[in-house]
Amino acid sequence: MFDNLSDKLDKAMHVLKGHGQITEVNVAETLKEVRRALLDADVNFKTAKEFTNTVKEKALGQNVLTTLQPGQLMVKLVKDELTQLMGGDTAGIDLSGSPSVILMSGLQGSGKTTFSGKLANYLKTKKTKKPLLVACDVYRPAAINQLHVVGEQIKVEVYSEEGNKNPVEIAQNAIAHAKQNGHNAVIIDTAGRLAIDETMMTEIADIHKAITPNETLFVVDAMTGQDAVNTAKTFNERLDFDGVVLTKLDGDTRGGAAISIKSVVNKPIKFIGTGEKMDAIDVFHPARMADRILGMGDVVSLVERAQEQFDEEESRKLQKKIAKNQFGFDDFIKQIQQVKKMGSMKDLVGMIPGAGKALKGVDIDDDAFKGIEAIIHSMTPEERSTPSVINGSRKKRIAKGSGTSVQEVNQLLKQFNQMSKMMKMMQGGGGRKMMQMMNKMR
Ligand SMILES: Nc1nc2c(ncn2[C@@H]2O[C@H](COP(=O)(O)OP(=O)(O)O)[C@@H](O)[C@H]2O)c(=O)[nH]1
Ligand SMILES: [Mg+2]
Repeated sequence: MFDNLSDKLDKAMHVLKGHGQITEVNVAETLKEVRRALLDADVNFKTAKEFTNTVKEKALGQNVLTTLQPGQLMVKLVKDELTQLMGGDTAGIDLSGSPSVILMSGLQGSGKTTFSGKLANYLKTKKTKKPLLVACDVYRPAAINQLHVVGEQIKVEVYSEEGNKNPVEIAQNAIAHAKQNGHNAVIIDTAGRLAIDETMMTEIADIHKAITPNETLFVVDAMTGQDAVNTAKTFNERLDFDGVVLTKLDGDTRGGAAISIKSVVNKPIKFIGTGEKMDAIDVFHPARMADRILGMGDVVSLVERAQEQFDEEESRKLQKKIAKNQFGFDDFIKQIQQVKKMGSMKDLVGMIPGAGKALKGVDIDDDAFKGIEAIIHSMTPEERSTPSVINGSRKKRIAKGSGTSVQEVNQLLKQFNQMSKMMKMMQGGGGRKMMQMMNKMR
């Protein structure tokens, strides 16, 4: 996500490295590069200009005696300003109302149907809501079908009316149906066109007027950059929507839409979509996104995801085993399964400070664990619980059984030993050593 922009901003900051203090000249030079990086990322021209002007004022206004190095100071100022630009605080979604009604709007292909499913899944699992999905894209039978497939996948009821071509009626009937059947959240998926057109705008405006939703979300493909911002403007003039959903941020996006949309439309980004699967949804946090853009990683999100999947009971058992030196491959594989539950590897790696940059271009696929799992499955119970018994002939047997090589088995044993050592260390020295290691990575 935003690799190019991160790279260029990083280079821009390097201009200040080695300088003892902030001066008109070195600030101007750095900010020229920052502005160029923003424009290359497809950030709106006016936004980029205002951005660098603000940072410049703040940089020159700083007390020279600050403890921060000029480079660090600039990173901080750029980070704070990026955060502000993207909306400052995290914007929540309004779930009041019984039921709370959420209307999707946006062009065809922007990801409305996919996001409707993701949001229903999110509300169901995270907010313990009972959502109802509503198919108001009445023009293409395939679209209604698509929503039903999504609904089945996440076990959420889908409301649709065969033969009814009036989306306003369908939406109203769906809300009545929700009230009767105890659904407390109604998500309305609508039709889009390939480009802004009057019929579509009238239709969505009519639905909006008829049902007065709690939330009207504008869904937009982040990969379309400036176009995304312009479309947002048009939709906002008609609908006065409440928030933006930026989809497809997993693609190699330049980042312009994420950075400029708030300042141009003055509506917050509320959610982001980072993949086609139903769990590829994240609440948008401006500060964390700024961190990611600056290659500082998003440790907070990483920790949150870990906590969501965290099983306290399991963890206590594990601690005991580590303390007693009984940590074996069965535990290892459990750990791998926990990590896998947290999301795609690429996503996770992107959240580690510095790792995004270090691993750029390296293909991280989600099958990375497959070989490891195969090897572990080829071990006997004894070998799993007491890896030290694995000698040369056993290695050969394991390699053969798992369709890998002895080198790969060796590699895994080595990793396993390192991991065991690290776990021991964390038990003894507490989190401090871990933090030191992480800081070295930055
Ligand atoms: N990579 C990726 N693809 C997405 C995302 N959201 C939607 N898509 C894909 O974009 C295409 C259009 O999505 P769809 O929900 O049908 O758009 P709609 O026409 O607005 O309803 C589909 O192929 C989706 O799988 C996302 O966050 N990341
Ligand atoms: Mg659709």
